[in-house]
Amino acid sequence: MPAMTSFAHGDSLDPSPDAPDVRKYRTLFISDIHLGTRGSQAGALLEFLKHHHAEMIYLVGDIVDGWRLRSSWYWPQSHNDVVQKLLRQARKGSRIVYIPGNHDEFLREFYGTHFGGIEVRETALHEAADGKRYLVIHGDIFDVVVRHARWLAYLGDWAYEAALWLSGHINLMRRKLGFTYWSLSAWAKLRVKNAVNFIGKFEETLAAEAKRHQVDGVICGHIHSAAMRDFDGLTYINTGDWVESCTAVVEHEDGRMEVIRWAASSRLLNRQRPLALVPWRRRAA
Ligand SMILES: [Mn+2]
Repeated sequence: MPAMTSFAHGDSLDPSPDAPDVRKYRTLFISDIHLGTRGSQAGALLEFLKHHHAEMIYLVGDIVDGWRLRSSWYWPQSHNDVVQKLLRQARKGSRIVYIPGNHDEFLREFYGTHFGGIEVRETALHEAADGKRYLVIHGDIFDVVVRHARWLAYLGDWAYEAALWLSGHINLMRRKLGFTYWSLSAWAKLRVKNAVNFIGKFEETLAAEAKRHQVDGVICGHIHSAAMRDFDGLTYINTGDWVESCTAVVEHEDGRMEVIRWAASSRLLNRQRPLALVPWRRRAA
Protein backbone atom coordinates (compact mmCIF):
# COMPACT_ATOMS: atom_id res chain seq x y z
CA MET A 1 0.00 0.00 0.00
CA PRO A 2 2.60 2.61 -0.93
CA ALA A 3 0.02 4.92 -2.42
CA MET A 4 -1.52 5.97 0.89
CA THR A 5 0.57 9.09 1.31
CA SER A 6 -0.15 10.36 -2.16
CA PHE A 7 -3.90 10.36 -1.49
CA ALA A 8 -3.38 12.61 1.47
CA HIS A 9 -1.52 15.03 -0.77
CA GLY A 10 -4.38 15.39 -3.16
CA ASP A 11 -3.34 12.86 -5.79
CA SER A 12 -6.20 12.51 -8.19
CA LEU A 13 -5.63 8.79 -8.73
CA ASP A 14 -8.57 6.63 -7.74
CA PRO A 15 -7.83 3.71 -5.51
CA SER A 16 -9.44 0.54 -6.76
CA PRO A 17 -12.69 -0.38 -4.95
CA ASP A 18 -10.84 -3.48 -3.77
CA ALA A 19 -8.04 -1.56 -2.09
CA PRO A 20 -7.87 -2.31 1.65
CA ASP A 21 -8.43 1.32 2.56
CA VAL A 22 -11.71 1.53 0.66
CA ARG A 23 -14.93 0.72 2.44
CA LYS A 24 -17.62 -0.87 0.33
CA TYR A 25 -21.31 -0.26 0.74
CA ARG A 26 -24.42 -1.22 -1.14
CA THR A 27 -25.64 2.35 -1.42
CA LEU A 28 -24.39 5.82 -0.64
CA PHE A 29 -26.61 8.85 -0.10
CA ILE A 30 -25.16 12.37 -0.11
CA SER A 31 -26.74 15.80 -0.35
CA ASP A 32 -26.24 19.51 0.13
CA ILE A 33 -22.69 19.79 -1.15
CA HIS A 34 -23.37 23.31 -2.48
CA LEU A 35 -20.59 23.24 -5.08
CA GLY A 36 -20.06 26.75 -6.37
CA THR A 37 -20.09 28.32 -2.91
CA ARG A 38 -17.15 29.11 -0.66
CA GLY A 39 -18.67 27.09 2.15
CA SER A 40 -18.62 23.80 0.25
CA GLN A 41 -16.26 21.22 1.74
CA ALA A 42 -15.46 19.75 -1.67
CA GLY A 43 -11.95 18.69 -0.65
CA ALA A 44 -13.24 16.67 2.29
CA LEU A 45 -15.92 15.10 0.12
CA LEU A 46 -13.34 14.11 -2.46
CA GLU A 47 -11.31 12.31 0.20
CA PHE A 48 -14.47 10.68 1.48
CA LEU A 49 -15.44 9.47 -2.00
CA LYS A 50 -12.00 7.98 -2.53
CA HIS A 51 -12.45 5.79 0.52
CA HIS A 52 -16.14 4.91 0.32
CA HIS A 53 -17.30 2.90 -2.64
CA ALA A 54 -20.89 1.99 -3.50
CA GLU A 55 -22.60 0.31 -6.44
CA MET A 56 -25.39 2.84 -6.19
CA ILE A 57 -25.13 6.52 -5.30
CA TYR A 58 -28.01 8.90 -4.70
CA LEU A 59 -27.24 12.60 -4.93
CA VAL A 60 -30.08 13.94 -2.82
CA GLY A 61 -30.13 17.57 -3.98
CA ASP A 62 -28.32 20.89 -3.60
CA ILE A 63 -25.22 19.32 -5.11
CA VAL A 64 -24.44 22.38 -7.21
CA ASP A 65 -25.57 25.78 -5.99
CA GLY A 66 -26.98 27.41 -9.10
CA TRP A 67 -28.39 30.39 -7.20
CA ARG A 68 -24.94 31.47 -6.04
CA LEU A 69 -23.22 30.71 -9.33
CA ARG A 70 -25.60 33.05 -11.06
CA SER A 71 -24.59 36.03 -8.97
CA SER A 72 -20.87 35.36 -8.55
CA TRP A 73 -18.85 32.67 -10.22
CA TYR A 74 -16.88 30.53 -7.79
CA TRP A 75 -15.62 27.23 -9.14
CA PRO A 76 -12.22 26.10 -7.82
CA GLN A 77 -10.45 22.93 -8.93
CA SER A 78 -11.69 20.87 -5.98
CA HIS A 79 -15.31 21.50 -7.00
CA ASN A 80 -14.48 20.31 -10.50
CA ASP A 81 -12.73 17.27 -9.04
CA VAL A 82 -15.89 16.20 -7.20
CA VAL A 83 -17.90 16.36 -10.43
CA GLN A 84 -15.18 14.45 -12.30
CA LYS A 85 -14.96 11.84 -9.57
CA LEU A 86 -18.72 11.19 -9.74
CA LEU A 87 -18.74 11.03 -13.54
CA ARG A 88 -15.82 8.60 -13.45
CA GLN A 89 -17.64 6.45 -10.92
CA ALA A 90 -20.67 6.37 -13.23
CA ARG A 91 -18.43 5.36 -16.13
CA LYS A 92 -16.96 2.55 -14.08
CA GLY A 93 -20.41 1.10 -13.49
CA SER A 94 -21.86 2.65 -10.34
CA ARG A 95 -25.46 3.65 -10.81
CA ILE A 96 -25.91 7.32 -9.91
CA VAL A 97 -29.28 9.00 -9.44
CA TYR A 98 -29.40 12.78 -9.07
CA ILE A 99 -32.47 14.18 -7.34
CA PRO A 100 -32.26 17.97 -7.67
CA GLY A 101 -32.92 20.24 -4.71
CA ASN A 102 -33.95 23.88 -4.60
CA HIS A 103 -30.42 25.17 -5.16
CA ASP A 104 -29.87 23.05 -8.25
CA GLU A 105 -33.38 23.26 -9.56
CA PHE A 106 -32.14 24.21 -13.03
CA LEU A 107 -31.88 20.41 -13.32
CA ARG A 108 -35.56 20.03 -12.55
CA GLU A 109 -36.27 20.67 -16.21
CA PHE A 110 -34.37 17.48 -17.01
CA TYR A 111 -36.26 14.81 -15.09
CA GLY A 112 -35.99 11.49 -16.85
CA THR A 113 -32.80 12.36 -18.71
CA HIS A 114 -29.18 11.25 -18.27
CA PHE A 115 -25.94 13.18 -18.41
CA GLY A 116 -22.65 11.31 -18.36
CA GLY A 117 -24.44 8.22 -17.09
CA ILE A 118 -26.09 10.09 -14.23
CA GLU A 119 -29.86 9.82 -14.09
CA VAL A 120 -31.92 12.89 -13.12
CA ARG A 121 -35.14 12.17 -11.25
CA GLU A 122 -37.67 14.07 -9.19
CA THR A 123 -37.81 11.40 -6.48
CA ALA A 124 -36.80 7.78 -6.21
CA LEU A 125 -38.00 4.68 -4.46
CA HIS A 126 -35.06 2.81 -3.01
CA GLU A 127 -35.44 -0.81 -2.04
CA ALA A 128 -32.89 -1.81 0.55
CA ALA A 129 -31.31 -5.27 0.80
CA ASP A 130 -33.63 -6.11 3.70
CA GLY A 131 -36.70 -5.38 1.58
CA LYS A 132 -37.47 -2.02 3.20
CA ARG A 133 -38.62 0.67 0.80
CA TYR A 134 -37.54 4.29 1.12
CA LEU A 135 -38.77 7.41 -0.58
CA VAL A 136 -35.72 9.45 -1.62
CA ILE A 137 -36.46 13.16 -1.97
CA HIS A 138 -34.58 16.41 -1.33
CA GLY A 139 -37.34 17.82 0.88
CA ASP A 140 -37.55 21.53 0.09
CA ILE A 141 -41.13 21.34 -1.14
CA PHE A 142 -42.16 20.61 2.44
CA ASP A 143 -40.90 23.96 3.70
CA VAL A 144 -44.32 25.40 2.98
CA VAL A 145 -46.04 22.58 4.82
CA VAL A 146 -43.78 23.07 7.82
CA ARG A 147 -44.47 26.81 7.82
CA HIS A 148 -48.20 26.60 7.35
CA ALA A 149 -48.98 23.27 8.98
CA ARG A 150 -51.89 24.56 11.04
CA TRP A 151 -53.69 26.17 8.08
CA LEU A 152 -53.16 23.18 5.86
CA ALA A 153 -54.50 20.78 8.47
CA TYR A 154 -57.55 23.01 8.77
CA LEU A 155 -58.14 23.20 5.02
CA GLY A 156 -57.60 19.51 4.42
CA ASP A 157 -56.06 17.23 1.84
CA TRP A 158 -56.66 19.33 -1.24
CA ALA A 159 -54.82 22.27 0.31
CA TYR A 160 -51.92 20.04 1.25
CA GLU A 161 -51.66 18.72 -2.29
CA ALA A 162 -51.99 22.21 -3.73
CA ALA A 163 -49.28 23.55 -1.44
CA LEU A 164 -46.89 20.81 -2.48
CA TRP A 165 -47.64 21.37 -6.15
CA LEU A 166 -47.12 25.12 -5.82
CA SER A 167 -43.86 24.68 -3.91
CA GLY A 168 -42.53 22.52 -6.68
CA HIS A 169 -43.01 25.34 -9.15
CA ILE A 170 -42.54 28.48 -7.18
CA ASN A 171 -38.75 28.66 -6.96
CA LEU A 172 -38.40 27.87 -10.63
CA MET A 173 -40.66 30.83 -11.36
CA ARG A 174 -38.75 33.05 -8.97
CA ARG A 175 -35.51 32.12 -10.68
CA LYS A 176 -36.90 32.82 -14.13
CA LEU A 177 -38.17 36.18 -12.94
CA GLY A 178 -34.73 36.97 -11.59
CA PHE A 179 -35.50 36.93 -7.89
CA THR A 180 -33.01 35.65 -5.38
CA TYR A 181 -33.67 32.42 -3.60
CA TRP A 182 -35.86 32.49 -0.54
CA SER A 183 -33.60 31.33 2.27
CA LEU A 184 -34.87 28.66 4.56
CA SER A 185 -32.23 29.15 7.20
CA ALA A 186 -32.72 32.90 7.32
CA TRP A 187 -36.46 32.40 7.62
CA ALA A 188 -36.03 29.79 10.34
CA LYS A 189 -33.89 32.16 12.37
CA LEU A 190 -36.41 34.94 12.03
CA ARG A 191 -39.68 33.17 12.40
CA VAL A 192 -39.20 30.09 14.44
CA LYS A 193 -38.32 30.29 18.10
CA ASN A 194 -35.39 28.07 17.48
CA ALA A 195 -34.03 25.98 14.69
CA VAL A 196 -34.56 22.78 16.65
CA ASN A 197 -38.27 23.41 16.60
CA PHE A 198 -38.14 23.80 12.83
CA ILE A 199 -36.03 20.69 12.35
CA GLY A 200 -38.43 18.64 14.46
CA LYS A 201 -41.40 19.77 12.38
CA PHE A 202 -39.56 19.06 9.15
CA GLU A 203 -38.70 15.54 10.29
CA GLU A 204 -42.28 14.86 11.31
CA THR A 205 -43.62 16.18 8.00
CA LEU A 206 -41.25 14.02 5.96
CA ALA A 207 -42.07 10.93 8.00
CA ALA A 208 -45.76 11.61 7.34
CA GLU A 209 -44.97 11.85 3.64
CA ALA A 210 -43.35 8.40 3.75
CA LYS A 211 -46.58 7.13 5.29
CA ARG A 212 -48.61 8.75 2.49
CA HIS A 213 -46.45 6.89 0.00
CA GLN A 214 -46.91 3.64 1.94
CA VAL A 215 -43.20 3.02 2.23
CA ASP A 216 -41.05 2.16 5.24
CA GLY A 217 -39.08 5.35 5.40
CA VAL A 218 -37.79 8.52 3.81
CA ILE A 219 -34.25 9.60 2.95
CA CYS A 220 -33.86 13.34 2.43
CA GLY A 221 -31.53 16.30 2.82
CA HIS A 222 -32.18 20.05 2.66
CA ILE A 223 -32.05 21.11 6.32
CA HIS A 224 -28.34 20.32 6.83
CA SER A 225 -29.04 18.22 9.85
CA ALA A 226 -28.12 14.54 9.66
CA ALA A 227 -30.43 12.22 11.52
CA MET A 228 -31.87 8.76 11.71
CA ARG A 229 -35.09 8.59 13.69
CA ASP A 230 -38.12 6.44 14.06
CA PHE A 231 -41.61 7.95 13.85
CA ASP A 232 -44.20 5.30 14.65
CA GLY A 233 -42.35 2.62 12.72
CA LEU A 234 -41.41 4.96 9.86
CA THR A 235 -37.72 5.63 9.44
CA TYR A 236 -36.68 9.23 8.89
CA ILE A 237 -33.15 9.57 7.55
CA ASN A 238 -31.41 12.82 6.69
CA THR A 239 -28.06 12.78 4.90
CA GLY A 240 -26.88 16.07 6.43
CA ASP A 241 -24.52 18.21 4.35
CA TRP A 242 -20.99 18.96 3.12
CA VAL A 243 -20.91 22.57 4.25
CA GLU A 244 -20.63 22.19 8.00
CA SER A 245 -21.08 18.65 9.20
CA CYS A 246 -19.64 16.51 6.35
CA THR A 247 -22.08 13.63 6.77
CA ALA A 248 -23.42 10.91 4.52
CA VAL A 249 -25.73 7.94 4.77
CA VAL A 250 -24.66 4.46 3.76
CA GLU A 251 -26.56 1.25 3.28
CA HIS A 252 -24.65 -1.85 4.34
CA GLU A 253 -24.87 -5.11 2.40
CA ASP A 254 -27.59 -6.36 4.75
CA GLY A 255 -29.76 -3.28 4.27
CA ARG A 256 -28.77 -1.60 7.52
CA MET A 257 -28.65 2.19 7.17
CA GLU A 258 -26.05 4.28 8.95
CA VAL A 259 -25.22 7.97 9.18
CA ILE A 260 -21.49 8.53 9.01
CA ARG A 261 -19.44 11.63 9.56
CA TRP A 262 -16.19 12.34 7.79
CA ALA A 263 -13.70 13.77 10.22
CA ALA A 264 -11.15 15.67 8.19
CA SER A 265 -8.82 15.83 11.17
CA SER A 266 -8.13 12.11 11.38
CA ARG A 267 -5.63 11.56 8.62
CA LEU A 268 -5.58 8.33 6.76
CA LEU A 269 -1.89 7.72 7.10
CA ASN A 270 -2.03 5.61 10.20
CA ARG A 271 -3.38 2.30 9.03
CA GLN A 272 -3.44 0.88 12.53
CA ARG A 273 -6.39 3.05 13.26
CA PRO A 274 -9.75 2.63 11.59
CA LEU A 275 -10.53 4.93 8.72
CA ALA A 276 -11.64 8.44 9.46
CA LEU A 277 -15.05 7.34 10.54
CA VAL A 278 -16.37 8.49 13.84
CA PRO A 279 -19.64 7.55 15.47
CA TRP A 280 -22.22 10.00 14.38
CA ARG A 281 -23.95 12.07 17.02
CA ARG A 282 -26.67 14.60 16.65
CA ARG A 283 -25.15 18.05 16.93
CA ALA A 284 -26.04 19.93 20.06
CA ALA A 285 -28.49 22.71 19.32
MN1 LIG B 1 -32.21 22.49 -0.17
